[in-house]
Amino acid sequence: RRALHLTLAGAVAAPAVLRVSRVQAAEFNLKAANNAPVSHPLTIYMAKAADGIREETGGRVDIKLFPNNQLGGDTDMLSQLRSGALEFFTLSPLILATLVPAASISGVGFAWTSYDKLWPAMDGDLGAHVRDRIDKSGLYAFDRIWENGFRQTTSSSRPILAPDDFKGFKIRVPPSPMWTSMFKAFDAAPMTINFAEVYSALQTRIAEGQENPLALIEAAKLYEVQKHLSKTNHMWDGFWLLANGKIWRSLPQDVRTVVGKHFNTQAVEQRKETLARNGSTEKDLLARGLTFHDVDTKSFQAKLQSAGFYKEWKGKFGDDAWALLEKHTGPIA
Ligand code: X2X
Repeated sequence: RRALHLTLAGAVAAPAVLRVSRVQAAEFNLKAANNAPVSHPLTIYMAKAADGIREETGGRVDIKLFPNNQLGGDTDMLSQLRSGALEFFTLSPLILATLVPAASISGVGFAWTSYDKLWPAMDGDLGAHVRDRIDKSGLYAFDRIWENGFRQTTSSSRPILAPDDFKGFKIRVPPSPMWTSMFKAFDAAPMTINFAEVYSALQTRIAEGQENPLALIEAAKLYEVQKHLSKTNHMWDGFWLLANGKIWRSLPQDVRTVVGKHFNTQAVEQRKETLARNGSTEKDLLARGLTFHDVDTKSFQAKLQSAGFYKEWKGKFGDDAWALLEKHTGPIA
């Protein structure tokens, strides 16, 4: 325990006085980081979990939250997590796939038709399969994945109304093989950019468009630099809450139990809140000037199919993992 303190205190560039008072106040000073704005449900519910943990441990465990890419972009934060400079971090399964390839299986395009299929799969055997692979990579994933949402496509130039509109479309995608593969299959021109730089990439028109769930489009104010929103609903995305495996295992069992309980409970609350907000978020985005477009999502899925997207990814994940996915989704393609 003492060794952990020293490591953490050394990693934080705080004035000596602050450091001393913090160490006295809590036995375990830990950091949690994310890429979501302060007003996003991910940040709000992570903060609730940290509050609950502080309270239930009588101040013994203090988790300080660093939202909104304060510690760097996703790629940086993942490195910090792996080195132990950061203890907790939420990350999209598809970005995590740069380290744990199996993780991106939950993001296969048009795989999920309802949350009634999705949550039992992610809380059940499909999630367990992925969490096992995460474990082998030296990280630890908490049981309950957090919600990002179904992703929609925005643009500052032409609206995306049919698959052909993606031809040559300069779209920002997160750093992940599956995202690049998917938008290449749509014949778009995907460019990999961490979320931390998305607003400015859109503002300067380096990218014409991007894709994200409504909650993030609103919280990150992307409506200020985008005109159109097409309801492509092309994939579901979440956030695995990850811990550095070594640090996690070094914590006493009673601490791990309390931390796990609050994080998992608040994850489930955060899913409910994000879904409940969807209607008002859409109204807000309309009021902010985004033009909404309904599209025939089947035609987009057919494009992925004819481009060989499903064949490629089924091959990468393997027949067993694919069967596990389709057990929940039904036949995908
Ligand atoms: O980078 C994104 O677009 C975001 C915020 O949705 C993810 O974390 C994948």
